[in-house]
Amino acid sequence: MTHSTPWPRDEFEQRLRALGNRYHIHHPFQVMMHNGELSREQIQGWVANRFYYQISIPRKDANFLANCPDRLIRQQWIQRILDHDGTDGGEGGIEVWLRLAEATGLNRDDVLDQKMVLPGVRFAVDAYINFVRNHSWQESACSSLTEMFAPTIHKQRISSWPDKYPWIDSQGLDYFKNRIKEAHRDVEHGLALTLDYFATAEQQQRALDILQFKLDVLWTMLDAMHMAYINDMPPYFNVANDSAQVNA
Ligand code: AHQ
Repeated sequence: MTHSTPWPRDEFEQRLRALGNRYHIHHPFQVMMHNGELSREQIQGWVANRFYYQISIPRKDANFLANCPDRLIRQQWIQRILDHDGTDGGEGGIEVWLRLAEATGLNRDDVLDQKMVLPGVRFAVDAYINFVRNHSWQESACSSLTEMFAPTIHKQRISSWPDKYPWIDSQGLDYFKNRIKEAHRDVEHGLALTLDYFATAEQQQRALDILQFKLDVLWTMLDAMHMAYINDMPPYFNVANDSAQVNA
């Protein structure tokens, strides 16, 4: 049911933040990770699958830039691509994530060739890229706001992994440490754009629906990983291993 009159700005922000109770920090897979209940293979599966999300963020943000006619907004938003792709002076988040992968014992090339990426993870991430490609830059800015909740999840990993997963070299945590500062900066920009643009009651409800879509993306990624690595039910686990029969 849409409210009839627009919420004041601070109430609109609070209602966006209230969706944090659906953030993937509460997903059973993430809870098991935080409690130290994951095996080396399950951690490796998560790192290899999240790599597809990480390499997709710059492509997502490039679609944002392509849809945004405002030079000053692009001037700020482009930093997100550099944060991940790096520059000739800095390695960028994708390279740092590969360092995390190697710290968990994964082979760099196995992660790069995406052989471990589950169909459900790929579909969820591609849905996010396609959303940004096919929607306004304002709606795309709103979709990035799951990062309002990200600093907490990064701090959780930084605090619990050394104790729960001592076999992971501490350099592997660099990505999470770097991201805390970057996330705060990104949210400040994305949230201002969202609170400014979604002004009518109907637009404010649309903003909540967009944020719910992105929460679905993150939750669905972990659903696929939970099925494969916790339930031991990866795609086609129960059918013959022979290659698919192609009907002539
Ligand atoms: O490492 C993450 C990242 O670079 C981003 C960019 C941002 C976006 O544009 O949607 N969201 C995001 C997120 C990152 N890490 C996730 C995690 O759990 O480590 C959280 C995720 C997000 O909350 O959207």
